[in-house]
Amino acid sequence: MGLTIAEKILKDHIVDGQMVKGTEIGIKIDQTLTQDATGTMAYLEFEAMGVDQVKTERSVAYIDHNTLQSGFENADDHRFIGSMAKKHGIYFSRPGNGICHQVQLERFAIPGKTLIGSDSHTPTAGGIGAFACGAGGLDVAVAMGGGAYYITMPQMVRINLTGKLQDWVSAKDVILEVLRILTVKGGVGKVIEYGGEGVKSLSVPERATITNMGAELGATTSIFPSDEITREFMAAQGREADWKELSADPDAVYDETYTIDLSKLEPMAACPHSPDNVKTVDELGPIKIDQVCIGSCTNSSLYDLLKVAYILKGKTVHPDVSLAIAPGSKQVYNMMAKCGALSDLIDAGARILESACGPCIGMGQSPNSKGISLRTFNRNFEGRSGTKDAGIYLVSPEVAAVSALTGVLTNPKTLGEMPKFELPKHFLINDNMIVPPAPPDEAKDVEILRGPNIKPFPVTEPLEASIKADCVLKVGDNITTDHIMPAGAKILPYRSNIPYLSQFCFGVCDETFPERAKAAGQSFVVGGTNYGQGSSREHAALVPLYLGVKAVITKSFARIHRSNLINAGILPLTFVNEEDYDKIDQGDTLELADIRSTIENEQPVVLKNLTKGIEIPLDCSLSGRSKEIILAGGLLNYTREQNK
Ligand code: MIC
Ligand code: SF4
Repeated sequence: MGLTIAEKILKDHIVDGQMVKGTEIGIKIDQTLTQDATGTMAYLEFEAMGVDQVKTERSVAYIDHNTLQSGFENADDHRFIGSMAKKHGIYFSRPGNGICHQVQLERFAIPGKTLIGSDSHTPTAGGIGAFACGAGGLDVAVAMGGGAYYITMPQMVRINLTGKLQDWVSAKDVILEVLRILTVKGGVGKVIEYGGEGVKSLSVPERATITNMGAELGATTSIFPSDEITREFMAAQGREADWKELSADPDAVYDETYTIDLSKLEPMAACPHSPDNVKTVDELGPIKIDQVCIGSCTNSSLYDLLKVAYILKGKTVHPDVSLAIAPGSKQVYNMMAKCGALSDLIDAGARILESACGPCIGMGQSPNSKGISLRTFNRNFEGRSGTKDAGIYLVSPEVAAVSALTGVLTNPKTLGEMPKFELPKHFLINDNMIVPPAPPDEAKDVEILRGPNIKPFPVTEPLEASIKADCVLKVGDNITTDHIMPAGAKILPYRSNIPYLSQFCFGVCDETFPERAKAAGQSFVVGGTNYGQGSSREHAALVPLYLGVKAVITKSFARIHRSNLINAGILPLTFVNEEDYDKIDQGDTLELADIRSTIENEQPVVLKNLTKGIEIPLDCSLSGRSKEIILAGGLLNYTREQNK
């Protein structure tokens, strides 16, 4: 039987378990990346593991999220991460060098290699043919120390691309179409593989836009073949020696197959407040807009921005619209400057930002009250922009640019024929903002620079014999980690200060939660389907842990968040019968009697709702290793025990 692309890479990297779908496997990790919003915690965890030098082939620490320095906190964290990188064998991409996924794609990602990153959009590197997953900071810390990364052996989904995109229809429209078909939970437990004739018409940056937003499907990862186009891209980046061909066997077996005819796609938009709420621009009509933001790890490549510059050239941004643009990397920025396209953006009235995540994570540029903002980003969750009542539409750079001129949502096909935008034969290569680590013999002398904002990691205890507590919060379906632990300019600087962060936990759903949870001492949270979708931030588990949450009971979980809960020692439980969700109300007293021995002996879990006098069967599905992690009270305790 033939293998899919992902199966070939997994086969080369499996170190624990068997390639049987639905079972847990451990894989060797070749590369890791961190960004600064999750990185400070990840490096504190790495430090706690006591490993001197990373054991990966390449580990990179990026500074791209917390770049708004309105106090000492972010700058302190940058220095801390820089010093950790220097000491422990990690390359350090300095602030200003660009967004982690864009830079990783340009400079480091390699077809056929495994990569994990403490950021959910790490699958961007699937555009070059890497098997790249988003993970919690602790998982990345373990991988840096040479440990395996554990995932459930995924199902394989094939998306056949036929035809060719029409003028002004874009890679963003391809992934919006996939999101429309599969929804934000359609990718959970699956790898999304792209193939077919249509692949040949997509450049590596376009493929990366598609794999990037595979995160919004909840997929384990997304991947494209590595072909001649990949080779050309890598050669243009001066990295042809790292290229290798990679494709699925003709008789590879997929669990699901879909076909998308690229020539039939139209410009689309994901409407507020979910990336799968997709409609065509024509269906939506000329909605009046207040703001346009172009950038983020999804759509900030040179290719994207050259199109934007072409559309804006010689024109002026509509008087009612604020246009902000953040190029994805220093390479993109500099090439835009050298070819004069940057001047077209400036001239049209764009507000040019530094090369970083910026507005995507609410680091500035929050829209006005009830503002309508078109963004080339990947997430439009309620409140994420920093303005709770804003309406965010996710669109392609082409839709964004033309709409910035007209002041209303506009179909770029109205621009007429599109010129051919070629990728350069040689990108401008200057890695002077990537600091290599100290040579191993000098590493011991590197001093770690710690700011006062770094507070200790919350204490975790081994799983108790029984848990009796109230359901302090009940929430609905598709709760994101942005609901659980919001981000934004005001909160992000405190990612290494869990006590401070805890005041904002579940702020989007219920501002009284932190106070009530603290008062209760121990608590349960109940949720609907796809609980914890979105970001990889382990803070969405560490903060509830700090507030005393012992178990989260849901209809289903998103992959990375479920792992983060286990790593934090919080029990992730699901209803055996989804209707039982209705049998628990907020405030009910619940009991998991003898839960420790139940888990140890892998017996069925029964929850008692003491308030209602009923019993509810729950599913725990913890396998060998994750069971041990839960019993130990989290991955740090488990790793320490293993190293004894
Ligand atoms: C995001 O896009 O939500 C983030 C910010 O990049 C997160 C990571 C974080 O919360 O620090 C992600 O995608 O994992
Ligand atoms: Fe940064 Fe936004 Fe990409 Fe997250 S989704 S890595 S915040 S650009």
